[in-house]
Amino acid sequence: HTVTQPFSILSEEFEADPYRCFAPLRERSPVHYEPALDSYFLSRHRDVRRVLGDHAAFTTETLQERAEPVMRGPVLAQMTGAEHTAKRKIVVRAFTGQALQDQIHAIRTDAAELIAPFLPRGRVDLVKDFGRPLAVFVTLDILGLDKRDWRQIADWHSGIIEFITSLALTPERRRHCLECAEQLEGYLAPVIERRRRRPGDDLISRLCAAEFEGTSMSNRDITALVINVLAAATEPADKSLALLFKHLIDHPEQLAQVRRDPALLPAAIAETLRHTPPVQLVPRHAEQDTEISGTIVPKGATVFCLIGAANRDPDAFTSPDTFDIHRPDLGTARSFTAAAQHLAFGTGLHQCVGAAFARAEIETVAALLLPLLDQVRHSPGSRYRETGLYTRGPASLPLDFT
Ligand code: 2IO
Repeated sequence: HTVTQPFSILSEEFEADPYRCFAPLRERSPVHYEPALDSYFLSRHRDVRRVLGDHAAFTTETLQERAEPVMRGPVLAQMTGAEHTAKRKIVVRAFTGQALQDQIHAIRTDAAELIAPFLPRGRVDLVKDFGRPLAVFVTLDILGLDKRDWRQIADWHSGIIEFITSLALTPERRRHCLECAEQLEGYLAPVIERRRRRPGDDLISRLCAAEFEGTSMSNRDITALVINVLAAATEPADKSLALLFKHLIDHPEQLAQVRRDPALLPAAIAETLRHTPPVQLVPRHAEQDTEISGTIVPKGATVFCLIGAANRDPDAFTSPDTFDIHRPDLGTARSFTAAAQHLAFGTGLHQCVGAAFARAEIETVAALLLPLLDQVRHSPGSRYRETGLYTRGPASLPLDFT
């Protein structure tokens, strides 16, 4: 006779299509314990919202091990209190208001330049040829780094992201990731020194000029925030863009509506983030024993919020598995703010600082692409596939157009 394997987050079944596993998890095992990872996985919207909303009981201490080694210092999400407030404000300022308006121009220029060679061919891989380089270019613009170095920086960035988003790393991969981080740190050191002497209007210069409690930030603190911004602004961007196009292509009626009325784009982006959030896992550290949906999560435990599962909880959204840019419970305007019902940007103290920027970036690029890619469709013979448990999206999206 056969023995049914207990469900595992590390199974091939889950990696192939996590969305199929979410309903049984929410209903039967809303606080799923994964022995191999000694961690708890939350799938209910109510539970995820509660954990992310209670930053004292569920801290970001997990990032000390998961991020700090490759960030070369503390990231924003690790901070609390006055330091967090002050440094968050500096980063928010770099991604809103006039700074954001300037970035939108740079994004349009970068996007137009990157798509141009593919227009006569009628074919583009929206991730590999376009989204990936675009995401890196845009981030380098913001940081004021040299775009001629983009491939090198993108490779180091991949190693850093692999470290942050792996649920199990071999010692060899771990060494490789740390090597990438050290090299990027070495690349940034002389840049930071130059910006201290001769500031521009880029984010690195702003971080150099900023004072916290009467003193400027150390190279270590600046390096960590720069790598933090590089990772957070790059990694989810090409995924969000590709997922938006995938959903619209698979729902031709909604694609036609968005083409006709680009004012629908924010709703399409919000629904994409709800339906398929590019960041699927958000880790927290339990400060004390806490009961969640009938299970005691012990003090010291690592808790992972399953954002994709929370976003498809029928208690939060009706017909949650349906992609519908007109859904009455979407709340488009709220979707990019602290009042969002979906949890793609997290919630609470550490909610994404780049939410408004992310919306502007995807909206600008999609508004530019849609009229250029007429009759956009999946390239014949291509099989759509998503990868990744922590961040998730298609590694490739070959499209044909006319
Ligand atoms: C960079 C997963 C790319 C963040 C992270 C160590 C901290 C934080 C996130 C997102 C996206 C990354 N966590 N951004 O989930 O800054």
